[in-house]
Amino acid sequence: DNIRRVDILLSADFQPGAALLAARARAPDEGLMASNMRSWREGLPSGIGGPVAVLDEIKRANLRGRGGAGFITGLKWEACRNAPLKTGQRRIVVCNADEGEPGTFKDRVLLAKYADLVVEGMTVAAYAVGATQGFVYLRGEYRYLLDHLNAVLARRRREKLLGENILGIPGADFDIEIHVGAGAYVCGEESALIESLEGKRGTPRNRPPFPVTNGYLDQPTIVNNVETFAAAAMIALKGGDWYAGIGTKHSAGTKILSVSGDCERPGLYEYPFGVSVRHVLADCGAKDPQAVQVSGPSGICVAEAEFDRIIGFEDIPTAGAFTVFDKRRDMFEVARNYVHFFQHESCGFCTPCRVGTSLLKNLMDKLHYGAGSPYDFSEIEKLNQLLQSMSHCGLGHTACNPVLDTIAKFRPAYEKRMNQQDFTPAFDLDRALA
Ligand code: L3W
Repeated sequence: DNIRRVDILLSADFQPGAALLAARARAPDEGLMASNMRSWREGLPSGIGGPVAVLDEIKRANLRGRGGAGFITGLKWEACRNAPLKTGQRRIVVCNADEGEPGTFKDRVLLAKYADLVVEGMTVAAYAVGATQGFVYLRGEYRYLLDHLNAVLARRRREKLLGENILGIPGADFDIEIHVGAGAYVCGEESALIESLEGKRGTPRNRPPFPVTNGYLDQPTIVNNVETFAAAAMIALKGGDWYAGIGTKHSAGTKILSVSGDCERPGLYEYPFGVSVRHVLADCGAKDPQAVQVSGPSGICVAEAEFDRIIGFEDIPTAGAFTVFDKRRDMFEVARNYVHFFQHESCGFCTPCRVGTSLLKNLMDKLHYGAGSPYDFSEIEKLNQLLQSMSHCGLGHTACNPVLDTIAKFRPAYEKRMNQQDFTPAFDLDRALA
């Protein structure tokens, strides 16, 4: 591939307010603009004016959600805008900054270094859907960013980019508060996040109904990833056609990868979609890689034979984690580590996930101590079926992924633990007890 690294979201030259001014300028006529802006407060009539023009740009851009699932952002925003409001209700914009996927750290950097871009994307979203209230749901471990983010919000209020009468337009009201999470991975799931925002225990809801119609306090709500909002601001600034021209047919724009693990130059790498795994490995200085875990434990373990696969919704979708493992690593132990993570983070609400992830952890620990048998392969398969079909949310559905992937691609790492005569356990129970 001839794809080169770009800095579009990660470029420092974004001027606060530029995307909002561009969004406003998309109104063909100031009169229409003024009437639409008045209706920002009550909810928008569809069909005319600046907000609809902005939504059209987002749709034309073919922007898809950057949290991993890739739902089309324009459809989400349109569904929220079209959702009827009951008396006293308003539309809500939520930025999902509960970045908890192991190996992912791009949202942290976007918030630390490019907060204006993210907040402006949220404000553009509010403009497009007619929302007046916003939240940033900040991962508990990112609490140290709170003062910085509050300072950005305060400055934007002073600059009339947030708060009442944004850009000096009567009725254009939208403000944001920051809600700090308390360390639960499952709160990155949007409906658990909303429960947590409402002050309740973070347990995923049944969907449908989706948040676009029944979200925060049962009001129409959009929840998008930090990077999605950053991209939306750039689209409002530069237009949907510009954005759609970057990347591939099914995956427009750029993707920020959080590159870590066995490589010389870890960090954030922004590429047009369509970049191959091999290309990223070369850029980050990975020597002798045997696998890359793309999109964290719930994602895909890409083995050496697959390094020409591409990052994109048509092949490898990702929230951004790109964790490199060189040939010194024991891929069984990598999978076991991820299984421990899922067991620890299962919210405990549904029995299949609470018990299933514990059984899986116990099984992997048994193999680790050298007490496995070939029968355990079928046990893992049975647990996978249980977790995938019976769990309440994506955590349980994907908990077996790292094990199944590594069994398929690194089976000898498992088999050597099942041939007990040949295997020296990493932890010798007899010696420990002696
Ligand atoms: C309106 C419909 N909206 C779907 C919306 C839905 C949500 C979005 C995606 O995340 C991913 C997984 C991992 N009307 C709709 C609709 N929506 N149908 O579209 O929904 P969905 O259900 O496809 O995915 P999801 O459950 O929200 C699953 C990723 O999450 N993951 C971890 C990610 C980690 C991070 C991080 O650390 N930052 O994001 C774990 O599984 O990639 O693909 O908004 O409402 N008919």
